[in-house]
Amino acid sequence: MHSLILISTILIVAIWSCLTEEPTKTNLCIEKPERYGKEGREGPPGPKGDKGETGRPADMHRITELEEEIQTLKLSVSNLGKRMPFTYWSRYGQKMFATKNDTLIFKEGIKLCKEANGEIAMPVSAGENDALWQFVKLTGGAYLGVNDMKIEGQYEDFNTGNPVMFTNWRSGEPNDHQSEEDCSEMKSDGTWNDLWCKWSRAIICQFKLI
Ligand code: MMA
Ligand code: CA
Ligand code: CA
Repeated sequence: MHSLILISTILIVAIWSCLTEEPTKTNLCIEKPERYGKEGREGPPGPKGDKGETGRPADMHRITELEEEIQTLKLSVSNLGKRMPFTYWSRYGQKMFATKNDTLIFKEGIKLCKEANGEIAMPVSAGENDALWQFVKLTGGAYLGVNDMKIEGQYEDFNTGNPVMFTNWRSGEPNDHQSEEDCSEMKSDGTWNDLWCKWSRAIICQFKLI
């Protein structure tokens, strides 16, 4: 009986010293991992998880709407880039007039406006003519879209190919001076004159907002 109590006591002390580990660790203790040992290497990847829930069906109508919106934004950004060289801007209604203040022959002016995804200035009302005139006061004589290149005496809008409805010819104009004037300009007083297409004039482009 006494020896049983003794053995039990020894075992309890041994187990207790193993659990507390320090400082009375005996060689009876089962080997345990070090408390501050280095981290082991990463194990192999686990098995594949369960399939997720089925997503909501794609809203094709919304996607189409967004695609259209992206196209519009792309065009705006592209136009902004192309129009950066234009230094002077003026807005009238749904039309913007802009110039880089360079003088070019008619053909080159058309090219310049086209490259910026715009058109050569062509006022279609007294209001637009006035707005453009404010610009021409600064730039000097500027080309207009109106021309009679196709048929002498039949004045068309270069941008649309349609006959012009609104005109503001200076008195005595258009006179087709020396039978070679098929382009036209706005003079510094806001009136129009037909002139030779090879003269250099200020180039004002127009950009429609809608
Ligand atoms: C005159 C007049 C115009 C013509 C220009 C050409 C100065 O104005 O005849 O109609 O277009 O000359 O230089
Ligand atoms: Ca003419
Ligand atoms: Ca003339």
